[in-house]
Amino acid sequence: MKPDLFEAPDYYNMDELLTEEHKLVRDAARSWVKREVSPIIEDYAQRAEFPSQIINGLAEIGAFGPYIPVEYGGAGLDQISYGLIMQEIERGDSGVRSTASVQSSLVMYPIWKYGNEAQRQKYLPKLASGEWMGCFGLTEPDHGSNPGGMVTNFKDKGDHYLLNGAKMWISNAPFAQVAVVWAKDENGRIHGLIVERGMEGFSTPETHNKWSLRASATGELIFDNVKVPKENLLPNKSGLGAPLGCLDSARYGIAWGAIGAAMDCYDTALRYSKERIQFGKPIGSFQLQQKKLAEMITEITKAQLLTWRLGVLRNEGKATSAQISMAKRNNVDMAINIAREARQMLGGMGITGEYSIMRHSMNLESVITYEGTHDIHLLITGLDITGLNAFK
Ligand code: TGC
Ligand code: FAD
Repeated sequence: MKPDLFEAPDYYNMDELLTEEHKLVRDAARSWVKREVSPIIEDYAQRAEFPSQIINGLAEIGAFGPYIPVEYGGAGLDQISYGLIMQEIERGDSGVRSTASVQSSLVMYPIWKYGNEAQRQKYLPKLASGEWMGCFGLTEPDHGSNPGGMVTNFKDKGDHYLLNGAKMWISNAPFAQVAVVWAKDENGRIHGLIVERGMEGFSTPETHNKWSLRASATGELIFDNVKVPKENLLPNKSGLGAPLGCLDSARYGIAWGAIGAAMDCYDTALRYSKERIQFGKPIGSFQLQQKKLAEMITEITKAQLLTWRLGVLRNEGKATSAQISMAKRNNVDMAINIAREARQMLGGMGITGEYSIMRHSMNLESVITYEGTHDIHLLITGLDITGLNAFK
């Protein structure tokens, strides 16, 4: 793979909107990605293997629990710093960002928000340091966009709960020590349970043959009469709103992350367009190629502004779920379109692992599907603006 020469586009001087802390956090993540992710990621993606050696580095740049309070081992940062870290990691690879998103927003967040103090003390510091990795089990084989229909369930057996069912498409599942699992009680109400590797009847087979997110490990969670201690139930929130609340945090991070992938594709295509000579001229001098580049930087700039404003709203506690859906949908769509155009600009070289674009393009096919599909987010916006539910 070519050396990482990335230079971040900032067409509207977005840096002026950032604090010194934001820039420090972002620059530390950017340097780490250049140093530790870019040189190895293509090889791991080709081999469909998660590069577990980067876990310590992810913890060091604050990617595990960026906004979780310092007393629990988190980085205690604001929402814009969190977003910038996700942007920089996904600039390297969406699969690596997935690992960080799941750990922070889908495992640490519910333990912090819905757990009791003993659960916070037991799990959060180890998750923040990367000593333990976590996964989040919501999706089932027959319930993806409609998680409220889940059939995974638990029964109260007096001194423990008995958990049965299966989850599918679970990021980090094959290596996670801890799983936050959503299941129905005997009254059909959804609760979060912390399931640990080693509990009898709990297994995590890996999902193979993915053409997307190949450097991220995906698997199933299978519960066959698993005895879960009663103290592992998250006591402070139940109902479908509990897992969906975690998704708000993760979707917000993805909105930033997708900008990173788009910036990398744009930057690669811009550099290539100045170096690649055809018909005696750099291809960047042809109007058709300039149109592609001009449209890319316009879309990246619009996404940067949208997402920065969303970050301000999140910091003020005012961002709605529907606003987050709009940003996730817009930015991932923007990134996937830019990846496609950028790939064409590189001609045949664009399909090779010499450049990052094809990997980003394939990764984004998952990003546009998970955490709510492109169409589900459109329906969330539709419901928000009309008050009419088009899901059912
Ligand atoms: P609905 O009746 O609308 O809502 C049920 C309850 O939930 C509340 N709620 C939310 N709460 C917090 N945040 C949100 N975003 C919320 N959206 C809804 C709602 O107020 C209600 O509360 P209450 O108190 O009235 O009961 O539910 P529904 O069954 O009609 O479904 C709505 C729908 C389709 C929008 C929702 O289910 C949905 O978002 N589906 C998409 C599923 C999804 O995103 N799955 C993601 C799985 S995790 C994943 O993909 C991780 S990938 C990680 C990685 O690798 O990065
Ligand atoms: P379906 O829900 O079957 O949807 C199929 C199609 O139907 C989609 O185009 C959808 O938009 C459309 N559709 C569905 N309902 C409607 C409707 N009402 N109106 C119009 N169109 C509709 N899940 C987790 O819980 N944890 C994870 O860590 C996790 N990681 C993932 C990692 C990867 C690589 C992938 C691919 C998925 C992951 N997921 C995870 C699952 C992901 O969230 C689901 O794939 C996603 O929510 C869609 O569900 P589905 O695949 O069952 O598609």
